Amino acid sequence: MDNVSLFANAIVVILMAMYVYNNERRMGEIIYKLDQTAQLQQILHLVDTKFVEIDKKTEMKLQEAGNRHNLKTDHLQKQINDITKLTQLQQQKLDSVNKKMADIEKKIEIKLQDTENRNNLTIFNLQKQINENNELWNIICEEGWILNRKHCYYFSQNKLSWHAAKDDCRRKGGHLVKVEGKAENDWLLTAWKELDLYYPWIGANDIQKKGSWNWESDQSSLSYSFWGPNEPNDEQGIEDCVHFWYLNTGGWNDIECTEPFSYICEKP
Ligand SMILES: [Ca+2]
Ligand SMILES: [Ca+2]
Repeated sequence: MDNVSLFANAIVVILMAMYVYNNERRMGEIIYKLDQTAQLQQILHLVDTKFVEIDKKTEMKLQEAGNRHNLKTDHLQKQINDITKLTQLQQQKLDSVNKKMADIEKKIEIKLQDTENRNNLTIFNLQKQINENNELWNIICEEGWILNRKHCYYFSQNKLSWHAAKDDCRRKGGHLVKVEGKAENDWLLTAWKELDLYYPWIGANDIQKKGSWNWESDQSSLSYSFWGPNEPNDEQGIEDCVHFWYLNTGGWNDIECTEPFSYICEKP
């Protein structure tokens, strides 16, 4: 071989070597890339698997949450139902109470109406009685006499002995007052104080028999008495006639019949 051929062969060998080298380098790159792709695919697969797991877990969690929510909703619904039932019961009770209140109000109204009617009737009856009394006054009680409970009374400011007072009452068509009960006594006390009488005589006496107290009008014994403290005491054995004496209490006293006092006549 000549030098040229040798050189040409050398070039060819170099070029072939370069080609081979290049091809090997590219193959290496490809293999590397393939390797990387495989790794990426593995990662992708892993990621997919994770996603699926996450999906599954999420679904389970959602299911659990849903179940819990349903449970809670059921519980709440039950509570709402209970409260509704309770409210209905309370409403029924309230209705019942309201009805009872209305009944009571109605009854009170009727009672009030009844009381008012009764009061009106009482007022009417009182007015009627007053009118009747006034009629009696006009018919029975003469001028100077005062009507009380169908009796006429004469209050004398004159001061006379018990006997003179009794005689004056007789002349006027009456008698010394016969006090037959508390109501009459109370009324006489009021009149005594208002008319400023002087310890007025009343009809009681024990002139006929010591200690046997009678009314001079009909000789009847005392069915009612209003003796003052420690009376009658028949002091010195000469007290046979009775008069209003104790100012504070208005009690009766026996005293000597000749004392000059005011007197109260009554008729009939
Ligand atoms: Ca009387
Ligand atoms: Ca006395």
